[in-house]
Amino acid sequence: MPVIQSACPHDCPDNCAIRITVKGGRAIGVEGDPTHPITAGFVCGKVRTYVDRVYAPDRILRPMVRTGAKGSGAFRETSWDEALEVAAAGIADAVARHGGETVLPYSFLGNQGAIQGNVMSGRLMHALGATTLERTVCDAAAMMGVAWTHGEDVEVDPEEWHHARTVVLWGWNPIATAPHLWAQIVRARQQGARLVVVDPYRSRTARVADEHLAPVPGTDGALALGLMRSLVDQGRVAERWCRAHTVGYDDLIARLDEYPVERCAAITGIAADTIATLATALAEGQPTLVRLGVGAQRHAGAEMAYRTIACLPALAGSWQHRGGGFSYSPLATFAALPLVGAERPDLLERPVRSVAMGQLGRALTGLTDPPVTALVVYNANPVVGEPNESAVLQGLQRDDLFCLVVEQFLTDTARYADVILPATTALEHRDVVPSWGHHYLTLGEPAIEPVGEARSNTEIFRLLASRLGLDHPALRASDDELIDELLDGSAIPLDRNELRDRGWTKIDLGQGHTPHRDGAFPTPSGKLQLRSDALAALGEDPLPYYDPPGEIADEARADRFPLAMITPKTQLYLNSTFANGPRQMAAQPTPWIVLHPEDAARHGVVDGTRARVFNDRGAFEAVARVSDDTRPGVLIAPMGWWRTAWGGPSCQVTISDAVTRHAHGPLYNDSRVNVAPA
Ligand SMILES: Nc1nc2c(c(=O)[nH]1)N[C@H]1C(S)=C(S)[C@@H](COP(=O)(O)OP(=O)(O)OC[C@H]3O[C@@H](n4cnc5c(=O)[nH]c(N)nc54)[C@H](O)[C@@H]3O)O[C@H]1N2
Ligand SMILES: Nc1nc2c(c(=O)[nH]1)N[C@H]1C(S)=C(S)[C@@H](COP(=O)(O)OP(=O)(O)OC[C@H]3O[C@@H](n4cnc5c(=O)[nH]c(N)nc54)[C@H](O)[C@@H]3O)O[C@H]1N2
Ligand code: SF4
Ligand SMILES: [Mo]
Repeated sequence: MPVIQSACPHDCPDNCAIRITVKGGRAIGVEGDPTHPITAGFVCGKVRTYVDRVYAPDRILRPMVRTGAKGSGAFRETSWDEALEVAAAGIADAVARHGGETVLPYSFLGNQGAIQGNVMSGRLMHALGATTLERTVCDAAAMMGVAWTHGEDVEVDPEEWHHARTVVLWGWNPIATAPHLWAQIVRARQQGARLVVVDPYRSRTARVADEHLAPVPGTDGALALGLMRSLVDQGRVAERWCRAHTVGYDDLIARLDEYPVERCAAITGIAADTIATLATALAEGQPTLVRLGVGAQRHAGAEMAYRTIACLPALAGSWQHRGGGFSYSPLATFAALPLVGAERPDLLERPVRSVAMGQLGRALTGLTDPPVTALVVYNANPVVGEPNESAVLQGLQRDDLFCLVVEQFLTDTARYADVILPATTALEHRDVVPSWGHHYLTLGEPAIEPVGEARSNTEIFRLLASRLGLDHPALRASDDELIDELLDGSAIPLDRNELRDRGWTKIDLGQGHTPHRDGAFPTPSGKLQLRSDALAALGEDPLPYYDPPGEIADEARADRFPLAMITPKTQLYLNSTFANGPRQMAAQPTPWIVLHPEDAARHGVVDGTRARVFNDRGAFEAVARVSDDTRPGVLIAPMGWWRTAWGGPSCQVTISDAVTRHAHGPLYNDSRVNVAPA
């Protein structure tokens, strides 16, 4: 039976190389490539049963046009010809009436392949003069903060992690969200590494750690300041290395005068001696690796918090050791490909406005001059993924909004479409998939013909461009041409033969085993910026400081809404993807929350019963788990359930659509709520 080498396209840092077995033109199994150093022969539970998704009875296989009220889910199947005609007319009418900026594309990494992502739709949107989308919903706030400290893509290669002897996983739950990267941590532990997890919640990963520190959400910057101050108090700062390879050493040490360990203990809710012990371990337990997830950057103040944490390995001296240092979200494979240029911003005739992803509801309900009257959604399900669900729904219900959704399933968002176009899955189209977890680029080869009448995103945007009468050659580029253009334009050496023959290749960053032993940070000075003059130029404090969360730190609001809410991911879903799978629906039929026993008693909520979580923005119901897996005062409400699948709104109704100050990241872990029996 043929076995096709391909790539998992989903929004997951593991970016597995997969092998698809095909029998009689039908895919019958998906496995992990045993030769790929990170995939190591296994895939997660979500993708092991991928053929069930590809051939799911509820998959959208033909174009559909709406026949009932928006949101009702009433559609009729139609021909591609009619669907494209209606879609093109909807967009053209909107543009004729209000100009190009009335069109808003909305997409994220539902498919994170290079070409099935934004390359072709970007060309179309730029040719139309559409509003651009700031794709800042995931890791952007921390990305900016970390770059302020040591430039972009400074990482410890996951294949070097096993050299570390102290590993701090901070706001990251890889057992659930990155099983293959977790395997690299396990490897380090097998060689004697000690694992510390920093997370307000006893996540699956925290549960198996050697030590778990549970700070008050959004206070991570203060924890890092306390750890650095403790290094100073203990005389354990790597001063010689810092003087040679950082900027602003004396300034930072002076700044730490303002952050006695006791002050940081009071802010974070972590005992001063626990902070001191971890500081000792960071300096003495070398090589020390600090690896962050996205969890601690969903707060106001996130940029400064991650910038501050990124200073910590410098003071501890970790960069001098193989496997030591700092990692967050390695984007070197994305950066290697000329993705921005491939979207052809040159097709834009004049500058256009932009909208932050986390403010979709605000854009749909509030923007004027022009209003958004045409929305094009693909690779995303914003009704489930966006904060301020009420505003998103209110916007999607507008009669004067034309909405095109390109999807595989009738998601909560697709229900509001005027036209739905059926998208292929990764088994049915070609791509090259970069990673935000490791340094491998993977080729996604199709294993089967498109199921039903599904078409790839690239094909759909080519067809739409043609219907709209746009005839620039860039809008006709084939998938093969797009992939060649990206690989030819790679900024980093790529072994294209290996990519073709093996299905994946590691990009050569030329950095060796201890990339920053001698500095060489991608900053203007080549040094790590404990003091950032670029920040000073922006009128910002150039030194690390505690920038508190928003609502969580708002004492006045705490009177009415006593609980800080954080909303992590679940192991069985991938954001909202897979949440409509029969296996997932059986295993997680209703959302749940986790409440500390003290809070449960105070609010009369009983374990295993339904609770109502609310604030002044909205309310949702979930089954209460009463447990000391969380701190008193902190409520955990995992995200991802479809409202149509389980019958009600999600945590998003209670989350504000304010965004972080600099990078415009959403505040998914920075809300205050109250709780009562349902
Ligand atoms: N199975 C599965 N895998 C996934 C996903 C999924 O939904 N399911 N999503 C994918 C995507 S898009 C992403 S971005 C990644 C996300 O992967 P992770 O970074 O692991 O994502 P989260 O679960 O959001 O957050 C991680 C942890 O941060 C904690 N946290 C929340 N607030 C704070 C805080 O203020 N401080 C600290 N220190 N910790 C805090 C949460 O309790 C949580 O346990 O995973 C990817 N992989
Ligand atoms: N409360 C809360 N909300 C969050 C988060 C949180 O931690 N808490 N995390 C945020 C994060 S990190 C992220 S990344 C976002 C994710 O939010 P989204 O990017 O909206 O992700 P999904 O909900 O998984 O929706 C992806 C959709 O893409 C579709 N899709 C997959 N492949 C293709 C394809 O090839 N073509 C087309 N057209 N469609 C395809 C899938 O069917 C799925 O419906 O959610 C954010 N929302
Ligand atoms: S979702 Fe993540 S872990 Fe699962 S197969 Fe895809 S890349 Fe691998
Ligand atoms: Mo994400």
